[in-house]
Amino acid sequence: MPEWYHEFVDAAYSPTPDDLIVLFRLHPSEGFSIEEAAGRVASESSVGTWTEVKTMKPRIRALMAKAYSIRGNLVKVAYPIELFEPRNMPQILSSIAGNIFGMKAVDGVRIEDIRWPSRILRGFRGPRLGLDGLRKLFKTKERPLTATVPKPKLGLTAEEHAGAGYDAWVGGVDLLKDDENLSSQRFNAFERRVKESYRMRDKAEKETREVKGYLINVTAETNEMVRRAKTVKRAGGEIVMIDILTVGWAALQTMREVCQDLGLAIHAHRAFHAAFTRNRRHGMSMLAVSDVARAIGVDSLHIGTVIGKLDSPKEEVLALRNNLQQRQFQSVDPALDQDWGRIKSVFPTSSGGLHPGLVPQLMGLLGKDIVIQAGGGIWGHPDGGLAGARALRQAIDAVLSGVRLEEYAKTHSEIRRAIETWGVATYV
Ligand code: CAP
Ligand code: MG
Repeated sequence: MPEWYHEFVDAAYSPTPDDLIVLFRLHPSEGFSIEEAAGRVASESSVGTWTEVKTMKPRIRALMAKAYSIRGNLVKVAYPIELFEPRNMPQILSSIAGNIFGMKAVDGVRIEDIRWPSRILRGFRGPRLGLDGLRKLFKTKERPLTATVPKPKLGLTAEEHAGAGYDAWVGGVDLLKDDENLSSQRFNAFERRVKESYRMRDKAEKETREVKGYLINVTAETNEMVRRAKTVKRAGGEIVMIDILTVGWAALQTMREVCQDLGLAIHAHRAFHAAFTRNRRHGMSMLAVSDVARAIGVDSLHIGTVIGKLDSPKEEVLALRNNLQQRQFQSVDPALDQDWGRIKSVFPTSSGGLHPGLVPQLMGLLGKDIVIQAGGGIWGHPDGGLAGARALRQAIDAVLSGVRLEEYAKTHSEIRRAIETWGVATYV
């Protein structure tokens, strides 16, 4: 069989600043060496197929991707920029994250990270507000922002949902957030939720004299999402939430344009990510997902907690946080450096099984430039959501003033009752 995979491996190649680089973790199938696997991946994701073809031209050879670094199972592949259509994220991903995942020659293929040349990033907007813009909007510089999802996650009526929002807002929470699977169901129709929630939001703002936000989930078919974003704008909203992975990258790109015109920010929920990020041998890392989301332009994105209810290892969460916050992302294995240039930073959201007693440990791990989201950790408070919201803010205040939660609890009943219920974890 006329095979030419070895021509896609070139240890002497040194990438140009215009090359897009993908860091793969490859596990070859039995009978294949890592070089053979790397060559096949570089071939299939650029110009090749399973055999040599007679239609090949010298000018097309210039478009061949090159596996130029192989270290254990980690393989770096450089892609010439001409392979990609500017401003077309689905096309870029159909190339570098397309057929390769099913190749018989590899038992496992995982995209660990992507290095984006500035010429490609130039085609994407990046966040409209990002971390600094959201901080400005909510007039909070020094502490984490707080968010809460009313629970049960489905079933509350629009009135009950907005009422919960009101309790959370007056209790000190900044952001009411919809759950990922709440869109427009019979028990809680979107239009009705908009009407009730922004009415309560305005009331809470008046009473607290603080800026309050609502991460309302507009996730739907794309045209419907556009309609919903317009409805949010008319009602006085500033942010929409999108389940970025279930709607897909094309829809997110469309929504980023729509939100530019409407002047809305995007909160990105990552429901579905673990289907392909959790298996460390196959799929795509959350770090790579966060790259795509930042480039297209979400303003905040879930990163995990390390200590909460969902799988999120410490190294991964820290790398994600850094990649979203920093302009110059410094790689820690397995990752690639990234110069984000003019692309703004994203507010990382930490969520999933959090409660006030975990706040010291969480802030010890992730710092204060995060959004702390607690659903069950507020709505499960023995004295209700208002007390739960207060307890969350008290936990943050305690950490920022250097006081242990047990000490703070002596003079603050809401945090006392929270830690009686869920305990305290101390960061070591
Ligand atoms: C959290 C949450 C979020 C997860 C998503 C939930 O609720 O609303 O969707 O955090 O995961 O439905 O589980 P709780 P991640 O606060 O009650 O746990 O943030 O890892 O993307
Ligand atoms: Mg949720």
